[in-house]
Amino acid sequence: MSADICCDIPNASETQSSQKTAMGSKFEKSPFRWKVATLVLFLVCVALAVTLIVVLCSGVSTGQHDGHGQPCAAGYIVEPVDPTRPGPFSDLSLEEIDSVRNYMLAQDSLQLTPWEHAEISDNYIYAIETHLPAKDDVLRFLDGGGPAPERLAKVTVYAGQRTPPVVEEYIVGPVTNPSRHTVYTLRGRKFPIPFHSRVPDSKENNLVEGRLREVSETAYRVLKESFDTWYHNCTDRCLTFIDTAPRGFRSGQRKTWWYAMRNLQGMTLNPVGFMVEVNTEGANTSQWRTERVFYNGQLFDSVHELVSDYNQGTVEKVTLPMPKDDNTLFSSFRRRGPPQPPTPLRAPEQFEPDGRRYKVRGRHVEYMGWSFDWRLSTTHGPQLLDIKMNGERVVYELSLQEIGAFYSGHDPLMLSTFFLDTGWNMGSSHFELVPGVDCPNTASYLDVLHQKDSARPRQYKNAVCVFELNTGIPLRRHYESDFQGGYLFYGGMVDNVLVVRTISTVFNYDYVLDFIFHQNGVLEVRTSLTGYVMSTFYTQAEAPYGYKMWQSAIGNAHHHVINLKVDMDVGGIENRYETVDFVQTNITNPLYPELYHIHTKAQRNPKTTEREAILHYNFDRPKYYNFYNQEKSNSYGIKKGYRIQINAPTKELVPRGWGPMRGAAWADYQMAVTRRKESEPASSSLYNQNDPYDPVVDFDRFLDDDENIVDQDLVAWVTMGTHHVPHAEDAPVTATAGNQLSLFLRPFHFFDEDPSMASSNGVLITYDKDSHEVDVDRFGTPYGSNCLPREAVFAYNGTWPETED
Ligand SMILES: [Cu+2]
Repeated sequence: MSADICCDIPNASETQSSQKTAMGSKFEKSPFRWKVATLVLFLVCVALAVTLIVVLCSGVSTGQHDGHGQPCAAGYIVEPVDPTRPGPFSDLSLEEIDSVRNYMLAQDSLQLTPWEHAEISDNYIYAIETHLPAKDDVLRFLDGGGPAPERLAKVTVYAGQRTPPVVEEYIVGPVTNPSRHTVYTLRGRKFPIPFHSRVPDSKENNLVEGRLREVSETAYRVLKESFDTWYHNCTDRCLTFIDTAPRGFRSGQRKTWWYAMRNLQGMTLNPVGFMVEVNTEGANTSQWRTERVFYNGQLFDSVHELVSDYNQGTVEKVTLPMPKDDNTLFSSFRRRGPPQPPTPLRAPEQFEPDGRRYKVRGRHVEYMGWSFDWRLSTTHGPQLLDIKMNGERVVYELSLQEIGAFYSGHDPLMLSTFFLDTGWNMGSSHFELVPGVDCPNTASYLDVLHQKDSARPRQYKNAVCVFELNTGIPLRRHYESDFQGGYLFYGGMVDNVLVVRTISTVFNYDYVLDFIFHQNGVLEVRTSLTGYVMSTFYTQAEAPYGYKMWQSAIGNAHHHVINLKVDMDVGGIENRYETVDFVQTNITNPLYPELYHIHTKAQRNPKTTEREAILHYNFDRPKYYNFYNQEKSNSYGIKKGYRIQINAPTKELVPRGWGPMRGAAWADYQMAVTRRKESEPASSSLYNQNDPYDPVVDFDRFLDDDENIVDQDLVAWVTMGTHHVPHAEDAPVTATAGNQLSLFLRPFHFFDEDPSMASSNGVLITYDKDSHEVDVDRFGTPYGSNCLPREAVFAYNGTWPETED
């Protein structure tokens, strides 16, 4: 066995690079040398096989060398977070969350009830997360040898006991042993935070479920006859309800439409067209009530009115038989159709001959020239901080802000659906990743904690993965032909990248969010969309909004939009922003003065104020968007810059001034550039979803002051998106292929040349025409591998339990 393996794999000593050995022609002409080489190879194989047997028998397995049949090297160790030595951006540890919670509960003046005993009409802690220190303090620490910034927490309190009830936010510190708390307010941000704009928690949803059970009991006959199932006292193939938002059409309302679906695999593709409006305004839950109901395209003022009209025969009825066979259900993930491949075979996989080539120390990651920190904000999701390339900071913060999905349609569900996923726990819905599918088997997995809507923090195992990926495409290559059947040289390098991945599952939809570090200084942010489409029950009135599909559903047109914050620090915090415009120009042809010549020139257009810098993408005016440092140049005297390239610009058709769009004003711009302020940390908030009409964060206010942006600390707010009208192949779920939205940060005269030239993974092949000798230079990197991929152990738990006390 060992001998077979060894002899099938090229011998490392033969394939070692940089040997300047001739390949191809010379060997072909020398059968004697082949025989010698074969004999030597055979002897080496035997020797290695014996060594392997000895090593295995002695029970020693170092796994650290590229030996025959040995596991490949592990590479750099992934060091876990050391809670005693947090970095300036680190998320709170279990102990820190506990100390903050205990401190807050001990403050009599706040009148807080512990979460586990609290009702809506009490004041209780909804969430605790890191509050990032001021950038000045962090930079003094990172760059100036200043003290480590004090670690702070932000505590969100649902204060149902106050008059009127409100949401309160406090900054608490220091987190190891808190001694003070201050009310969190920001200039320009709405204060106080209205109670109606809070994210519904499990306490609210439990009460609503009770109301929905009552509706089901009252409408039992209607549901049974129409859908062959119901919600209350139901154990199998039941109805279930999901809510939508915003919860009303005017500021101050909290009236949520809950819509019924069959609780099968792929529930959101199995709507039945029954919806209930539930009013949860205020903190007095005895006032909470169901209001209107919607059945088969007809609106009723109450469930009693529906039942009474139904019994009198004045309702247009519908009968939807229960799907018979779950195995062939269109919305399920069960395999169906002729098997491909006909015999189940494993797909190609990657392995790492020399092990991990990236370092992970807690939340700090290093790869080739790159270094950065990351965290998962409970509110907004992934954030990368202090991103440096070759030791120079390029970006201070690169973070997800908001994900929107704006639907169209006629029924109460579709009229009400203008999703802002921060209000759907987008930041804390990163569940355990599945090795070999969600991330390669070689990936490193990292855990996170979130304290939100529970008594104790919950642990999310393997919520983030980091891996190096051979993308299978050259990052750069060239074949220099001699145009006579030969060549002068070949130069190339494969695009090996580091990927940091999280997947946020917001109810039915899954957003794969990747930060991809290329070795030529390009940083890519890619969002891939997958998961279940939200469909609604098909009636004639829905027809203009999409296609009738599957059983009784229609997938309505909607717009996906994603907003990111990019705090550029190109060669320092003070930057300028310019567009480099490709401008048509008409000149007299210098060679033939009687002719005119039309072509384009690159025209630099420095932007001086925030409003001037607003980007409304115009196909007629192609541009680069460049952030540069006026004080720093590369060797050619060009100001060092990094440019933003948006590969998924998108047009929001709903005007910014209309209804809920105020809560997502950023979606109207493909990019806006503002002066960075501690008072403008995010383009959205937890509260925008449930009152977008008068939002807590109104992004347009960031631009209203139209400040000067020359030699300032600049932030780019980038929106990308895609319009989606669901089609049959969105069943069971939308696939990522074709649904990837990308943003690139690309060096623009930041370096003197492509920094990947430093990579020892390049290949240079030169060819001597006269001697026919081929010289392959791999710059010291061995070719091929004799080691076995490290065994991938499949393990999946999938739960996100509360931590032990
Ligand atoms: Cu979609």
